[in-house]
Amino acid sequence: MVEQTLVFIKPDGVEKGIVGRIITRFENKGYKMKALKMFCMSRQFAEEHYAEHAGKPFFNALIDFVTRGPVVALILEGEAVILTVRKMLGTTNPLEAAPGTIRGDFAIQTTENIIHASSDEEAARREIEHFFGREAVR
Ligand code: 3AN
Repeated sequence: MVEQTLVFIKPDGVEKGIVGRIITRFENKGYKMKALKMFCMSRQFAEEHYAEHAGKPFFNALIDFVTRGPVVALILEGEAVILTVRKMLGTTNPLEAAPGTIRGDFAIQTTENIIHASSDEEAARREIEHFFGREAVR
């Protein structure tokens, strides 16, 4: 089934200068970019995005981190894109992420783990609307 997912490259990925290499992986795979923007998240925007983690011990550090510089957000489209992109990212903890995955290749820390991608269909719909507005939701 052709789906869409929301991906954003976090401030550490932008700082390391690996935005192009990450996007190239998705293009090589055959996924289409349907939207792309670079912006700085406000704290409120970040807290809304990570609402499920509110109150957890790492929450404040996570919000500080994702708001410290620009992120690059994209909508990707293609066959089974939601689950496949999650596999391309690797596990949340980059030390456990398989070599060849984005986190496995580019990160060592759990908070600063380079990239986010929607976890399922419902999250993808919600996150696409949050980042790109209602008109972006198919
Ligand atoms: P994923 O990004 O793999 O979907 P989530 O949604 O569980 O992972 O976590 C969202 C973000 O919160 C992670 N990308 C990471 O930056 C941070 N995070 C999650 N768990 C931890 C943790 N145990 N310690 C520090 N940061 C964490």
